[in-house]
Amino acid sequence: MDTVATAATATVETHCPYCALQCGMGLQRADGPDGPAVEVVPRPAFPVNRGALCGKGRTAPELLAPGARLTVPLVRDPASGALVPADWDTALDRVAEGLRRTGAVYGRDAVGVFGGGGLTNEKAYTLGKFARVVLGTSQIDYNGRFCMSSAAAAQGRAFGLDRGLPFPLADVARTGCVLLVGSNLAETMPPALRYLTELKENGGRLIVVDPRRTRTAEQADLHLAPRPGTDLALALGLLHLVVAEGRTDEEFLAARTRGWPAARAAAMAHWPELVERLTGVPVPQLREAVALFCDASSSMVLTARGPEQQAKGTDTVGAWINLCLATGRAGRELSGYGCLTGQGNGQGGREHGQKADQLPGYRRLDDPAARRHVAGVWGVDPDALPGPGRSAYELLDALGGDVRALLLMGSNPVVSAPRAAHVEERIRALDFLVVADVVRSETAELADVVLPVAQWAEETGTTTNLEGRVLLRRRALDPPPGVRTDLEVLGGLAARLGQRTGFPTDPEEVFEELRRASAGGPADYSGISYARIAAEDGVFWPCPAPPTRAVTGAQAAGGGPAGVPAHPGTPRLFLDRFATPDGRARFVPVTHRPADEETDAGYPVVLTTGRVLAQYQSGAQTRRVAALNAAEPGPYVELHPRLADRLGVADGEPVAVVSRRGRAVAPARVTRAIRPDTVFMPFHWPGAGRANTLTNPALDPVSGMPEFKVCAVRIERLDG
Ligand SMILES: Nc1nc2c(c(=O)[nH]1)N[C@H]1C(S)=C(S)[C@@H](COP(=O)(O)OP(=O)(O)OC[C@H]3O[C@@H](n4cnc5c(=O)[nH]c(N)nc54)[C@H](O)[C@@H]3O)O[C@H]1N2
Ligand SMILES: Nc1nc2c(c(=O)[nH]1)N[C@H]1C(S)=C(S)[C@@H](COP(=O)(O)OP(=O)(O)OC[C@H]3O[C@@H](n4cnc5c(=O)[nH]c(N)nc54)[C@H](O)[C@@H]3O)O[C@H]1N2
Ligand code: SF4
Ligand SMILES: [Mo]
Repeated sequence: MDTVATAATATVETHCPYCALQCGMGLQRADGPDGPAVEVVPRPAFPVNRGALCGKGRTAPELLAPGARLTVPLVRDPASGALVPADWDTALDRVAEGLRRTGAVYGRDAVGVFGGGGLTNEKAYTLGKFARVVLGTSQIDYNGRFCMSSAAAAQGRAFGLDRGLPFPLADVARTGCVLLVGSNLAETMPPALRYLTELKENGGRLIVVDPRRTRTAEQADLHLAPRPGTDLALALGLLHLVVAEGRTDEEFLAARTRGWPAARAAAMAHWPELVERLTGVPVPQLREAVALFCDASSSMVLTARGPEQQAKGTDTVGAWINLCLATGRAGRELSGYGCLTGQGNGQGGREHGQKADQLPGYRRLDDPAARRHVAGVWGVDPDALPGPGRSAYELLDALGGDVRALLLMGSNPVVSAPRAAHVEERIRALDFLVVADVVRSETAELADVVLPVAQWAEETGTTTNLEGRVLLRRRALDPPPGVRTDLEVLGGLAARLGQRTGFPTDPEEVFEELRRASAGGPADYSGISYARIAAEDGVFWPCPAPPTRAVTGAQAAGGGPAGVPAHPGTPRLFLDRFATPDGRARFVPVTHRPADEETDAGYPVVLTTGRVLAQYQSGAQTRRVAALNAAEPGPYVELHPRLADRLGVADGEPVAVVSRRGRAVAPARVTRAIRPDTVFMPFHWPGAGRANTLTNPALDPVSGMPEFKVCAVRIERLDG
């Protein structure tokens, strides 16, 4: 299956390099005068997107062209201070020497590793293993911490297991009511909008909670527009009304949950008028939401970054889960709580060991049995594995302090990290920075060594989409000369640092090892194989191998020894029991608290941040694609006409947005689609309009999530 397509061969079935929907697409060879190339064709049989793609997916091949990307390693020339081309041996020798020297002088924890949720399972697994086994450092984390970590923590607390959606996305179209909290699906996962349209065609209802009237909110039967950072109060207010109106499911509470009395008491302290005052959502709308949610025979709450990227994101998601549990809308067909993960491998990237506290298979690094199991697969002494390290922002904040060298793979924190000017300063304070990337990102620009790596269409590997469905991306063409894969980079470095075995560069070989490492863990992939994914449109984890130790050829396709059927995978979780020791879901009592930074006389406006359709994340990739960049060429500040009038700001006029962290300048976009007390900036650009110059790195105490969605700012006209 790992054959490279030639001009004559058929379509290669694969998946988009960008978001967590992981749309299926076909690639056909379209070689031209500039060399090998591919073009995207629809793949209607793939069930999640059924042939539909957004503009990012359709244009993804543009970045494969040698002219659009890095094709030669770069090393910093000590004389001129510039990044200059080098051959691979020189570059890798320089990296190995930089990492070794730092570890030898300052200790192993002085070497840090930062990964990404866009990396395939094979890469995330190998990166975690490289950090723990080769570098022996505890200092590894990744950008997924900035993404869905609060939802992951809350799901773990309540259900004993964290998988983005506990059901296939298609179930959304068949439930009775969807309460969509802080997701702008219409721009962030356009093909998924179809399920909301079908929901309404089937008679179901849609409630959207967003401080902005987004393209998604426009689809809703009811749009609640709370002040940013008040979702926790909103969810508690709805739960209060559920109790007051006698809409709890007592049978479900008694049979399938624990801890209701304390959660109920906490909700009762959030009466409707108080919640209206905290959130700005009128009481009649609260009542209408409860009626829509509870009158339906089944309902779902789905959250995305709006409620999650808050310094109380874990408790906030917990409150939405409590609403589901109290109304019996969890662990049942067509009902439940789900998180819409974000990055291409946002789900798998958080399961296989690039997270500070984690071992493959979603095992805990501080669990002695997990350490023994994984150390066994890796052939090392369990006591030699380091312990848990710092969360992403804490790690970035420590750069140039006790972490003096960093290996970065799959993130661009100069643009995407909170309080980015400070993070940039910390990165500059490093003794040694190495960045593996496909383009010369703003962070690569600061590196001592830049390694040019292969892209999605040039290498095979698995990703796990927002449904927990493990998918296979397939190689359709060779990378240009001079480019290596991330696995080859890690293998080459491991060898230079004394580990000649254990770091295979063939993705399928890595996956076979990952299967064994994950066996018996919460995210069990041991029954999944490349062949099986190809045959089944993906396999939902957990999918344990049939009960036998050795995986034989016959079993590679998922079957067990004669007579033992293969595990079918698990599209729907929790229908019989939750993943807690006693099988019951846990209520966590939560109460509202203010944002870390409230508005005041000096900073009277709330800033929230997020995404636009045509740009992806730090923009490192999409800013280099002509059509996308033309559609959304630069940063802006969205503000309500009333606020604009008060400030005397005209549409299109550049304004300064000032927070306690810094100042950003971008043109005003005046629109009635936002609350008058709130402004919005997309975060896709570096430079003067960088939204993250302003954001507050206050962290959620449980998940380590920074408060990207709320900080206090003032708006200034540039002419004073
Ligand atoms: N086009 C595009 N698509 C993407 C991405 C991209 O960069 N560009 N990135 C991918 C990734 S990694 C992710 S994580 C997902 C993110 O997908 P989403 O979560 O849909 O994206 P955001 O725009 O960050 O936030 C969603 C909404 O939250 C609202 N919001 C802001 N503050 C609050 C609040 O306090 N409460 C509530 N309830 N809502 C609030 C914003 O107005 C915004 O409309 O998108 C994925 N898809
Ligand atoms: N203000 C604000 N800031 C935010 C957010 C927000 O809503 N508001 N959202 C946060 C969220 S949810 C996220 S996920 C982060 C994302 O922000 P980042 O972590 O910066 O994510 P990307 O821009 O996708 O960066 C990925 C980098 O890796 C490169 N790359 C892509 N594929 C590969 C690969 O296979 N191998 C290697 N080696 N490199 C690769 C890309 O070219 C790019 O330079 O931003 C966070 N920052
Ligand atoms: S929705 Fe996401 S996965 Fe689908 S084409 Fe767009 S970016 Fe790619
Ligand atoms: Mo994300």
